[in-house]
Amino acid sequence: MRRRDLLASMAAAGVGGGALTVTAGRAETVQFPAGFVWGTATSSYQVEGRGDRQADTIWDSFARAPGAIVDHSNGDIACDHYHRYADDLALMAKAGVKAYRFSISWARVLPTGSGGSDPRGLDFYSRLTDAALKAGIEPWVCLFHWDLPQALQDHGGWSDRLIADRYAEYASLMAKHLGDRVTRWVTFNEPNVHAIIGHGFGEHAPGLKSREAMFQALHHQNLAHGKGVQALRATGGDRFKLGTVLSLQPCRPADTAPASAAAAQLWDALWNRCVLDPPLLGRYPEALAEYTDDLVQDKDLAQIRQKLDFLGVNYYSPMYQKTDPAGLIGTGWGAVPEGMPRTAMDWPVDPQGLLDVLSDLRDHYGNPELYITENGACFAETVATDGRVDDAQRVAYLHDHIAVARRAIAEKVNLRGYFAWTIMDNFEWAKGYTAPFGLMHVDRATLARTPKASYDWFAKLAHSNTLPAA
Ligand code: IFM
Repeated sequence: MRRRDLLASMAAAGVGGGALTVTAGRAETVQFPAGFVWGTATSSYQVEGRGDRQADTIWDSFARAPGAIVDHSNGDIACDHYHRYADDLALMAKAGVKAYRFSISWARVLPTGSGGSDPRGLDFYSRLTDAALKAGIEPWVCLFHWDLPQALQDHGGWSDRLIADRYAEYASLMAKHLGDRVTRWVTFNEPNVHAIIGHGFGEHAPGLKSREAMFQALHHQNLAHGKGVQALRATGGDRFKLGTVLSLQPCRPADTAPASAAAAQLWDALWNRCVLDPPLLGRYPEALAEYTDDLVQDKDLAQIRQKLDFLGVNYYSPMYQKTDPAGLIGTGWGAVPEGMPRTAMDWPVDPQGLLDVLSDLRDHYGNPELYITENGACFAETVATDGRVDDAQRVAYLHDHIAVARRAIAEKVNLRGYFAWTIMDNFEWAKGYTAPFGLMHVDRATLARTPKASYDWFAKLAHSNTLPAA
């Protein structure tokens, strides 16, 4: 949806009622409900730096493989958040951010993935939690954002069903360690991306190109999610607010051929439904039964489908599909419609896609309590000599997606918060440091953080609870 159309559609929606005022196709005041959570997110491997972590993760190993990371970089230094977290939290607080979703590096607290813990790792997350609370920011702790301990990968990683039990032990350790101060827990970040891009396409760690490994990773992460929720509840009961975070993308046919429509549906089953349906509906999509049936044992689905308090949605763009006999499940990437704007990741910009995802959750998954736990964009940037970046394209991207989020609320989607991805430029996986998504620029030589125009814009939004003009 183009920006002009978006504003016109908001007007047409007639969702006034005082909260959202629209005049003649031009939004005047777009106000969010009181208590709407404005947050930001990071992940351990992308920002922390190695610090005194003793054990490798699969991303350390992957980054050593020639050609795996475009700029041959790694997360050894990243943003050195491990040492600079207090300053980073102060910058978040200044921007009006009230929630910070960060992830735990499993290998930092349990170097071999299970058994003996490292007190330095546990202490770090304790200090980070305390500092967040002191800054008036609620910690949202994510237990897994792709950096599996290498020691577990050496035992088969997500192909080994027993990893679900190791994960539950790890969840229990963290619940006991932080549960007196943390109530918001996220079991997984984008298990679908980790399974499909890391185990199917081999473009992320652990670098496997195997359909079998991909489905194993999907199912065993789902199982770990279910067992993890039970472990967390055993410690925190209903005081804990538990959820998972999924990357959800509308899957659309790349052209008008009926085969492309079927391909898009099949890819949707893999990308979206394989991680949505088991935890929320207790089943796998029928269309993929030939791959999942042998993996799913008695009682697995009951273990996976646990009561959740919220669902996190990471949204960036839609996907376009066509048939491809050589593809993982017989489908492949199709062309993005001509004229559709794209980010520097080549991802199509389509705020309407966010509404599609949220409406689907309202209509087909019981309208759970939702948070947009990631949204943001990467564009080519010019850094001024003082480190400032006038990232007008990012501001427009955020504006248009957040406007859609407000519209979704008006259309009865149970949306309670929005987390910008991400507070600062960081290690963008296979793209290394070449793909900035941050509201703050990070100088790679000095690691100095400089707020961009988007930081100022987001701060206005978070402080006023009202959408500023782009
Ligand atoms: O940087 C990633 C993040 O780790 C997971 N979601 C998408 C972001 C942008 O690619």
